[in-house]
Amino acid sequence: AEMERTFIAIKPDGVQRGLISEIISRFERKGFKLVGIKVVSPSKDFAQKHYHDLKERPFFNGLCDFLSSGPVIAMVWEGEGVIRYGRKLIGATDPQKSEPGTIRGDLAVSVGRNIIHGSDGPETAKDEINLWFKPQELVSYTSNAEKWIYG
Ligand code: YYY
Ligand code: MG
Repeated sequence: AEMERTFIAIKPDGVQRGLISEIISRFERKGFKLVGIKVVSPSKDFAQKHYHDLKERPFFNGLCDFLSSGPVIAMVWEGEGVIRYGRKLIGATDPQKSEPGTIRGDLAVSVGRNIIHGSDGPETAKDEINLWFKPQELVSYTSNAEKWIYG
């Protein structure tokens, strides 16, 4: 299996709404492996670093205020195709356009409160993992389920 890693964060709205276990379970049941997790309250400066690609957009300031408004669950998930498929599990950016069955489709209504972040490609995955985690906070391990997940 061609293993890759992606950065996934449950935003302050998802934490406040009690959706942590619901969101984690969707990645876990799919067969992806959790290799890093922590609760963080990002500063506004940190939120601006995380969303630096969007700094020219009109919603940038509000978005960074929102991300830094409370605790976030920062995670790294590993698996074959996890970057692209993680985005499928999450659904479209605007929950009004997310399909039912996706995290945003099932659990969110508004683009400004869409409960979860996921890296959008291999380069951003690498950058975001490095921004949020120190190497020693990520754990490589073999899951005994792997031979039942990958063939
Ligand atoms: O990667 P994803 O989170 O699906 O969307 P991005 O285009 O990277 O935007 C990041 C974040 O910005 C989005 O999750 C909500 C917010 N946002 C917004 O508030 N209004 C928009 N029109 C577009 C994005
Ligand atoms: Mg994005």
